[in-house]
Amino acid sequence: MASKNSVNIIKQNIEEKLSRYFGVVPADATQDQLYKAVSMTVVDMLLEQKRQFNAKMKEQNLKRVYYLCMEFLVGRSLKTNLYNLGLVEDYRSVLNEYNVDLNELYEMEPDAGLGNGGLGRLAACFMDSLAALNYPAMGFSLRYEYGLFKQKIVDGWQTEMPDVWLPGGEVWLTPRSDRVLKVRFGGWISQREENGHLVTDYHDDTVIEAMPYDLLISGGGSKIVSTLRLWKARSVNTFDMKSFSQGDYTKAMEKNNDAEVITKVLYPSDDHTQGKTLRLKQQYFLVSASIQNIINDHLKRFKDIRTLPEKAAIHINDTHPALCVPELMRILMDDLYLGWDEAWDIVTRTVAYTNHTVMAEALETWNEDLLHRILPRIYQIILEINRRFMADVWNLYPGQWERINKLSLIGDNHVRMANLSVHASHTVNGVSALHSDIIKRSIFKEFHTLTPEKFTNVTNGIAHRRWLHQSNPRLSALLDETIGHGWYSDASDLKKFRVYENDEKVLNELAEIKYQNKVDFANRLYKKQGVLIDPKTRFDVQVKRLHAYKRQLLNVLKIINLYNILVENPNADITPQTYIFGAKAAPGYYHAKEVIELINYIAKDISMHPEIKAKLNVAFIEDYCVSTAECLMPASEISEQISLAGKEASGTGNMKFMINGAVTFGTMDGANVEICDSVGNDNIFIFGMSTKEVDDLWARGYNSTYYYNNSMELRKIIDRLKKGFAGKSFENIATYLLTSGGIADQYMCLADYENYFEVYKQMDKVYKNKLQFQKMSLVNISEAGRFAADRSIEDYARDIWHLKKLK
Ligand code: 26Q
Repeated sequence: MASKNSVNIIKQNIEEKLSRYFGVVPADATQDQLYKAVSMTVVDMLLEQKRQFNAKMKEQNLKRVYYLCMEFLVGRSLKTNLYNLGLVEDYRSVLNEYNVDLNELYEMEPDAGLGNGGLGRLAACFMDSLAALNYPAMGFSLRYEYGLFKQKIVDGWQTEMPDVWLPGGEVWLTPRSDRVLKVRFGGWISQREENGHLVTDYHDDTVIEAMPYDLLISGGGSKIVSTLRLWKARSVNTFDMKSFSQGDYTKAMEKNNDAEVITKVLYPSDDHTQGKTLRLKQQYFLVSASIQNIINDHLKRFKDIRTLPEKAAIHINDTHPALCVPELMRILMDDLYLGWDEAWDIVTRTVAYTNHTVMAEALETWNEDLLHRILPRIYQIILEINRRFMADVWNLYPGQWERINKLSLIGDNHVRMANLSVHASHTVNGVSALHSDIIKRSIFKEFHTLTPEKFTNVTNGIAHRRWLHQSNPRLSALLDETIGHGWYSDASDLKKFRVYENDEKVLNELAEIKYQNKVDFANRLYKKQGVLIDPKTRFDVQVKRLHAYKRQLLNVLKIINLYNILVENPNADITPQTYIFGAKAAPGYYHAKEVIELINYIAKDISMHPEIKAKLNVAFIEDYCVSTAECLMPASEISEQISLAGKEASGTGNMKFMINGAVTFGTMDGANVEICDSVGNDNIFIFGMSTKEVDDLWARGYNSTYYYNNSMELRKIIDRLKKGFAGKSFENIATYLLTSGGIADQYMCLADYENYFEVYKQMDKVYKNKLQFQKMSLVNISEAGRFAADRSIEDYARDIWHLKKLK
């Protein structure tokens, strides 16, 4: 219920913003102006909370975690903040007075798409939980002018458009011109001794300013806000006066542009690294500004740099910010005059690292010449870190070259960022039980032998207040009615819902909620894309980045089989079902774009055949993003998590589906393993090879044609690919699936196909029994508490960061 007092204050505040910034009264304001004015009033509240937070921090002197990440996929802020502040109804009633619908204002906000996918969204979920749980935290990233590209499908093909998010997103950013820092690039260094210290002099280097913008993140039910500080690059001298006075305006602005390009755009790739100079500059820019910021704060609060490890936990989220290790060494030695050993001791007690991938092509390395050229002092420090490490390792394992080489931070003229991260960190974790196990046996085997105590697991989690409470109000209301509201702050309370697993009334209510959510999603899809889907059909969903290892193609093979069956016999007994895909491909990843094209052509083909469409439909969501996910998760029934076992580090979409009652159809990969463990075999559909079977098959040699030759069904599917859809042949993809050498399908779709379709038939049978399927759905919701980001954060806080909560 809206309180009268609060409503009046809110009204006053909004009107004041409208008048001050836009010179209008509510009746004359555009929706955009209203959205901005409303957002500004919310930012004011967050700033006030932040002031209180700072005061408490001062009083309690607690340790703080600094989360360094190249990506934070925050999505929208207005709705989340209103929910977290408990002010939704108050704002709704104020806006009603202006005849404006709050939901429409939500839609005015662009998504802050400052991330590619899982890694970036995880960082955002963690900021939510840190605030909600009262842990002192700060995130650091870049203020990309353009986030992840907007995807447009043109005749089936993905095209990329710039994501211009700032005009609507900037209201959430508070500029902090009082905290500007400087970052150096390039040039060359010379060194000398002065009063017993090594002094490094820089020559011909370029200095770039790092201007911070703070995005405040509230936590549901707490008075704490976490700050996400985003750095923008800008030139120290706005322009070159000499060129300007000579009339050469382009030249006058050149420096400016060179500097600003660093934070212009997010790299749209999450699967392979290309060693681009600009990416290296981005990484160092983030790291240098953030570490300077952390040290300045620490010295201001505690005066003594030696207490850094007790007061600051620095987290390297994947290797992208790993240069914080040499950067911290640089500042401790060059600016604060510590000796090497003391500096290294501080670094290694402060820094921890999370690995998010085992795929070779995604493990970052930087060419030594490039590092030397762009960051001469940093490169020199890395060499020295490695020299000392190699000396120690040689003493331990004299003559064991192979093992020593595996541990080395440098190989083939490249610095291996993962090795640097492990060596410098006190703790290293993977993101699911299976993944944490795999890294110990594979990429970090030698490190694990050397320092087994370093390695641990923290399974990922999702912000359940965003992904359940805020995204699925119908289900939230049912939960409140049945088990009370405790789950809001303690997700493990969801377990209480399990007592209703045989309660027909509740199961029917669940089914009705799902149906209504499907209607909402279908309407949204129609409004955005003009695509019609039928909410009475089963919604079977695969949304995630497009990558061969995630095997969207395997799903497509199954769909083609159903298509073939229906072409042969339109009366075949097939449950009416809609396959929903959402996926962005890295712009240079041709194969992934072909798969997107294939899905779109199948959708087009089916739309031309009403007799097929009645039972089998395919929809491709254009520009899948956080806001779309918030609407889709509550509407999904089957969650496709079908990566080749051993390849998906965790997955987090799987958790968002689960908590909204979708049932997982997946392989024993990533966090699926733990989901299976939580819900039990009866409440999940598992298929495919285990990691061990995958390794064995790969070692024996994967012979794709074997499967083709031995299955009539597969032959028909592949032949259909060649024949094509809606008049377009997909020969390339057929070749990809069938070739055993060269461009072979390393992810062995054909090997898992037969079992995939078998389990599909089991799933279909269960689905036909409405109560049985709803029961599975209920169990999934009840067991999802384990996958709340709150649980992940408690794990990190206890086992890795050693944090205490603010009182
Ligand atoms: C690296 C260098 C140059 C350019 C880009 C990149 C880059 C950018 C993003 C490399 C990787 C990423 C993102 C990786 C990612 O999202 N990984 C996912 O992380 C999730 C959270 O832990 C897991 O759930 C997923 O399994 C994992 O794939």
